[in-house]
Amino acid sequence: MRQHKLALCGEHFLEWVPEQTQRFIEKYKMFTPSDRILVAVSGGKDSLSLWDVLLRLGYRADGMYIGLGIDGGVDYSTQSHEMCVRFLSNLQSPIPNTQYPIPNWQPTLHVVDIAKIYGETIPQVAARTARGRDKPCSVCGLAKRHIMNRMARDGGYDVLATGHNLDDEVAVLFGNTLTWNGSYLVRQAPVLPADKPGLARKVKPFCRLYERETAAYALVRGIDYIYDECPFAEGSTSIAHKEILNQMEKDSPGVKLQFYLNFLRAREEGLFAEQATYVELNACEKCGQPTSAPGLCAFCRLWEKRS
Ligand code: Q46
Ligand code: ZN
Repeated sequence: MRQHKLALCGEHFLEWVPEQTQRFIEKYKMFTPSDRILVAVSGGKDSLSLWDVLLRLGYRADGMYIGLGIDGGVDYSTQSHEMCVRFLSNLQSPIPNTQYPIPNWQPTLHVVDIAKIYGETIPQVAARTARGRDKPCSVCGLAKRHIMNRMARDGGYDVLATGHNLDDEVAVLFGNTLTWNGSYLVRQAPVLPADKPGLARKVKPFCRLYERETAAYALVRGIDYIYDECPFAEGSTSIAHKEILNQMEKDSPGVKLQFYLNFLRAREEGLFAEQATYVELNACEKCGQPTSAPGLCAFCRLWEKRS
């Protein structure tokens, strides 16, 4: 890890990742051992590694998988669900030579299959709506945010954790900086508080770990994950930004971490505070989640249009 001027063997790396994660959890006051945590798992390396690390650290963390109904020629959704199920069934295998115990309880994997519940897959909804006509990502993001929030609140969880890593965070930051999108910048943080009625608290415990590090953790730990990206991710701006940032990181190790940490500091000092706009929110007439629009929220309107 050139950015830390640190080289570790597999055994010590498996201890270093949970130690670092615990440090970030405390530093950003994400949650405490008495909180119930819901981890959004996609079957990828980041979210499964995060779930694993939180369990090894002794947190009460359940998982939630959202079946989007994406095939893309690789049976993407089926495969990714399978990885989450496999993770749970392999959970009881101990890590040799580490201080972290095996959880003495069996966590739950909640599965929300969008097609079964709402009658259509994400690509099907996207195809018939203006929001998703070109690409399903906007519809998909909206649906995931809505369902994650609902599951966290209905299940009585204190906090919703996602596996975003440093590379994800820096790519978003880079994009928002190129456009100086102040209202987005002010809302990018390791913790998003539940500051509106109906919103769950959201945290990103891996936000300071490089993608290489989360991938290495999954490999060394023997976690099977889906290697394929979602087929719709191809050609996305964030992937293009990641490539540019990786080139910069190659030339100056640590540049990504510095960019992110200096941003967090500036944000903390109120640099973007003036950009915070107050939006009056109402409860959606159908689902009760907060929405800026009168009547139905954007998620409920997606399915209303079907008829
Ligand atoms: S899952 Fe959904 Fe992503 Fe696939 S359809 Fe786009 S938003 S790329 S994180
Ligand atoms: Zn609604």
